[in-house]
Amino acid sequence: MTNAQLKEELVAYSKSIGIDKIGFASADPFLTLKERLKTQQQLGYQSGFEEPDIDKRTEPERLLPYAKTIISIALAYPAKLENPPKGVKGKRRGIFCRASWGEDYHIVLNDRLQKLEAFIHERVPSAKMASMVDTGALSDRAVAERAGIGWSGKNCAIITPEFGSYVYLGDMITTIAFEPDTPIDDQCGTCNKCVDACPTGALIQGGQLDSNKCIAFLTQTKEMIPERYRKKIGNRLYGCDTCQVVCPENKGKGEEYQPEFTPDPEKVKPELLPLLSISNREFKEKYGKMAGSWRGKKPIQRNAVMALGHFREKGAVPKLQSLLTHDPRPVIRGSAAWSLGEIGESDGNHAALQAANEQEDDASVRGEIRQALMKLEKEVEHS
Ligand code: B12
Repeated sequence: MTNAQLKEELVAYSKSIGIDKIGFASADPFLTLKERLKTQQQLGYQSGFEEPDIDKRTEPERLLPYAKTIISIALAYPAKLENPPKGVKGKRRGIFCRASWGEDYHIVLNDRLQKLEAFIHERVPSAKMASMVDTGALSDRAVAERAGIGWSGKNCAIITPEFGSYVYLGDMITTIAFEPDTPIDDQCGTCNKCVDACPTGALIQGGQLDSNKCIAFLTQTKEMIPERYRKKIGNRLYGCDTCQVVCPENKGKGEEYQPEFTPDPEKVKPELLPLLSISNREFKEKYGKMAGSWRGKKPIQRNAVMALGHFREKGAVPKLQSLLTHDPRPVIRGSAAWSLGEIGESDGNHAALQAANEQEDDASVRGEIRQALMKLEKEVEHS
């Protein structure tokens, strides 16, 4: 069997196992990307979640000796939540981004790649392969761009003509030399909607992101969220979709997708208050299989605490006061102080914050409490 025949068979097989797009790219070094990554590093724009070794990221042969081709796969995910539960006063809800809907995409894409590997292995037993999804060293987007899956959008996403940017990406490096596919021309043109819509100005310009400002990144950190971003995060519990939602290329997309990514509305738009009392075990049971739980319970709870402040949810005051006084995690106490300040004087908030200030050992939490007290005092002055 020739490599061209094998490629044809692989493409057909990929469709039969639920791969929405497949593309082939040479495994040559990614020289433009290398410069880009260095610039991003120098500017301090990286998130810290990337593989730090830039040579490894851009020279596929370092990951698989004699690498010839990288196969890129894309699986579509949904954009619309059917019958979303409504958040109402007393029962406010948070939201997980679309990339966390349904089953964890790492598991789903790795499973597809394993099937492709087995398919190749049966036909070419001597072939070597190395597959990865998200957590591998390669830039999944740079591979997808070279393999003709989509173009590199101003919102930093790979945008496919068929599914918009609502696709997950995975790669397989192989020692087989397949004919490469042709990249797709950039279609963003003069459109700048994503850059203009980013709530925090994280898209510095089309195709360049400062991760430290990106809400998707901020929701995944474990410390206090810098003050200037807190209101902008709103009720997001994990990730952010704004730069994708405003993209004209995504209009009407996200209706065709792999069934594993079908969201459970109660999980992706959960009530906030119950999240604050959830045990580790319950958290693992309910959210453990979602991509958005990879950083554990604390960031989600911190974001839920802030979301209640964002909604000025008076019904949450007793719980927030209790967290402020009793939670062992400074980030939760500090976030609770901020939320109580946002909610304003209610149920003895001022007194609770003053009492907490007296017993608080952590200097940064005391700083948050003082800020909240000042906010409440200003409110009283103006009323
Ligand atoms: Co993320 N994330 N992420 N992510 N993330 C990945 C990029 C990936 C590929 C995971 C996956 O599916 N396997 C998907 C993207 C799928 C797609 O593109 N269709 C993904 C997703 C889904 C998201 C979110 C949508 C999730 C969400 O919250 N809803 C957001 C989107 C935020 C955004 O980028 N607008 C999100 C957020 C993040 C944070 C936490 C913020 C960070 C940083 C994101 C970023 O760099 N833009 C993040 C990371 C670190 C990654 C990860 C692990 C590495 C990305 C990386 O290396 N970035 C990848 C998985 C992986 O690749 N291993 C997932 C560095 C930049 C510099 O390179 O984007 O990979 P790059 O490559 C492009 C640029 O280098 C550009 O072209 C490359 C191809 O597009 N480029 C340019 C190269 N040279 C030059 C030169 C010029 C002049 C220009 C303009 C551009």
